[in-house]
Amino acid sequence: PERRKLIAGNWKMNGLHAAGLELATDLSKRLAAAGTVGFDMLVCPPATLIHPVAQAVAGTPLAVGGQDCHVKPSGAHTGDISAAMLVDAGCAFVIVGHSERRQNHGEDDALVAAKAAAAHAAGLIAIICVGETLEQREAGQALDVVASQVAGSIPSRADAANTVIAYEPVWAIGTGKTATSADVAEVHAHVRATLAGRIGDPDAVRILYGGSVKPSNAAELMAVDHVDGALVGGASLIADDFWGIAETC
Ligand code: G2H
Repeated sequence: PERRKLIAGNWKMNGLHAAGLELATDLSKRLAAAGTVGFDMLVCPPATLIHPVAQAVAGTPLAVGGQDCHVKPSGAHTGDISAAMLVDAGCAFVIVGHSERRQNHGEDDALVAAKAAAAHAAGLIAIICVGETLEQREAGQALDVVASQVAGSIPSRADAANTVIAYEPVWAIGTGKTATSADVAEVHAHVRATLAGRIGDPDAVRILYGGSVKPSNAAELMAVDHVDGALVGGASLIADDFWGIAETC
C-alpha cells in the first residue's frame, strides 16, 4: 500500500513561547505556500507550548503532538499529562516510549504499550519509539531487541490508522552519528515483519527513522525501503533544516 511519509519534529525540552510560535507559524506558512506535498508534517512542542502552537496553526495542515502521556485519563499524578488533555490542547499525535523516556524515566515496554493504549482511547495517533543501544548493536542483538520492543510496546486494537512506529537507534540520537542505509533497511524490514499478526493492516503502518536526521542525509534515508518518514530532534528546531528534510520526500 501507499504509505504517505510523515515528517515529525520532536522539540524535546526546547522552545520558549516566542521562538516556538515563530517556528510553527513559519512551517505552517511554508505548507500553505507549497500546496500539494508528498508528506504529512507534525511538530511535538514541549507541553507548555502545545496549546498556543495548536491555536496558531489551527486550520493548516501542520499537525501538533505531545511528547509523552500518562496511562490514566486524570487523577493524582503530579507533573503528568493525560492523553485527553493533549487532545483538549489541540494534539492529534503523541510520542510514547522515546529512548529518553525509557532511559531517564525507567519506562519499559509494558508501560509504553499502556501509554499507547491510553492515547488510542483518547483518539490520538501513538508514535511508538524503539531502538537498540550501542552495546546491544555491538553484541549483534539489534534486530532481536527491536523486535522484542515492537512486540511488547504495541497495545491491543492498534492499527495502521492509530499507530506509527519510530526506529531510533539510541547510539544515533543527538550524537551526529547516523545509521547507514543498510543498517536502517535491515531493521525496518525486520520491524515490518514483526508487525505481521500484531497489528491491524501491518503493511500500511508507517515506520519512521530517527536519530540525527538532517537535510544532508535525509534524501538517502527517506529512499530506503520501509522508511516512511522521519522523527527529527535537533534539526526540527530550525525551520530551514526541518523543511529541507521534508522536501526530500
Ligand atoms: C532522536 C531524534 C528525535 P535527534 O531522539 O526523536 O533526535 O534528531 O536530535 O537525534
